[in-house]
Amino acid sequence: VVLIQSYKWILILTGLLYLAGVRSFVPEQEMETRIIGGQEAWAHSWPWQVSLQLDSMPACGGAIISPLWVTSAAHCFIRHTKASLWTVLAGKHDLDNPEEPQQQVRLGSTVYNTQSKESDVALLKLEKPLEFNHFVRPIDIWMTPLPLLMKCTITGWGSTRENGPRVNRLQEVNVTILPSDDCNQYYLGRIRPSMFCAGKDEGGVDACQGDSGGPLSCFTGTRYELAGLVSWGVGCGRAKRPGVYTRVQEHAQWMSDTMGESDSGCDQTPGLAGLSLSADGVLSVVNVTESCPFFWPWQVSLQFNGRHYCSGALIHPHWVITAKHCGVRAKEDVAVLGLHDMKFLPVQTILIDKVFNPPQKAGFPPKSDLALLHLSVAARLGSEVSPVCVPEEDNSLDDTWSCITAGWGATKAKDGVDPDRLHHAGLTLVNESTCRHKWGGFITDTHICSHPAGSTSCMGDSGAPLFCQKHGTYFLFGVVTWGSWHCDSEKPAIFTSVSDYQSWINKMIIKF
Ligand code: 4AZ
Repeated sequence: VVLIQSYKWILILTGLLYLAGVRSFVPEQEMETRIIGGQEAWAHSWPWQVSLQLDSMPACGGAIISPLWVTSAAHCFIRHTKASLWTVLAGKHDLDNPEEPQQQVRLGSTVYNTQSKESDVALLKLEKPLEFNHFVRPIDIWMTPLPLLMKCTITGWGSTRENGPRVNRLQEVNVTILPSDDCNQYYLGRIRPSMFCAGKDEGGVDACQGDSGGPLSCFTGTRYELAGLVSWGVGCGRAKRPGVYTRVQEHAQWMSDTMGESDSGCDQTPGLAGLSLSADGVLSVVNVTESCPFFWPWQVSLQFNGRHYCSGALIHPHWVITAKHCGVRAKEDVAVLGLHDMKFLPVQTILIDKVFNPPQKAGFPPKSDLALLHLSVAARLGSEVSPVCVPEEDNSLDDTWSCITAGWGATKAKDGVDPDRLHHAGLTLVNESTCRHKWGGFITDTHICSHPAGSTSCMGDSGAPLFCQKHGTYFLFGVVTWGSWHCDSEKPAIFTSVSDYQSWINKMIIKF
């Protein structure tokens, strides 16, 4: 019992160390009323606050959001984009004391900067994780609308008066979130939705030079959350010139995508494929990258005797779509689901027991290069195996959609992609008239044309799906069909348009 009790306490105590947004206090204080309307903070009472230093000089503030990540203002990094030039000091109070026992020092490993004037937020990945304790602790992002006139706190080692020197000990000051309409009058319409103002109309409380990138922390009732980052303003503490802050919430998606992609070493959203011709005349595909494992849970490998020969897409627990030209044989070939790397065991392997082709006239090239494969047992669905939607017949694919193709096999990728691991690329679409012009009368309205890089001869996989999203849900719009034999940069890739067969597909699913 004693053991269990103490184990419980250990759990509770370690839990406390990881609490995001919870301040801690070390008694023993000396108060000074300075900074622009503020005061010296209790030492270590803002444990997510960091000092970002460039060549050992304090340059900006920042906030810890996870053991490996600090967020700050993008403008801090504009002239110094190299991460290794930056040092992050966490657990600091007095910057003049180089050996505070609570401090943790980390080098930057990568800077991720937003690419626009309108968003002043950056992420700095650290070389080594921080260890969380009472003095070094993260803060979560404020995700609900910010209540107007709410009082929050800004902290930093910046100047205590306009053009004044920086301070050694961390300062804090309470500021009020101001209505953007009022602030836009002060700043002549320069306050974008990704920013907000805080301070006082009459001035006197503000951030200043050196505070940039530091946190504006708001209390939720139980803990603090990160609502803003010190961004800009005219002067410091002036009347009708409040401080302007980055609205962190607006960038939460970008932050979570960036951290996710960086931490997993794979791309969640691939770049657009292109073709490049080297000086010695070798054509290669650019921007083909390894998919994140199981990120496209409908991707199927069609195999015979343990060998992959075509890709397909799961559209229903019992059904897979692929190209007719893959020549799938019922009762011999299998559908392999939940596969990333061919060298490892897949999640499920299911025998294909029936193969159907849409009714069509004979001829070459085949007019409806599509096959529906029936699985002998239903796939067990989960996060690694899950079907893709089939678009409605009247769903037309235009520029508002973003499309991706994925597959295995040897690509003509420039930087080399392991053929055993699922890879992917974004594909731009080519309109029907341009496609007809390049290919001639073969092209009908049951085809979709994309950038030439999408051809099997460039990407390496036959039957590969073309799936597209515009509001976050992916639809299977195409299955790669015939195309150029030698990765020809002039010839768009051609896909069978799945939506044109939607009613036939539905009929088959109901019938069998
Ligand atoms: C700066 O130069 C700066 N009063 C930061 C904040 C404010 C002004 C200037 C807001 O880093």
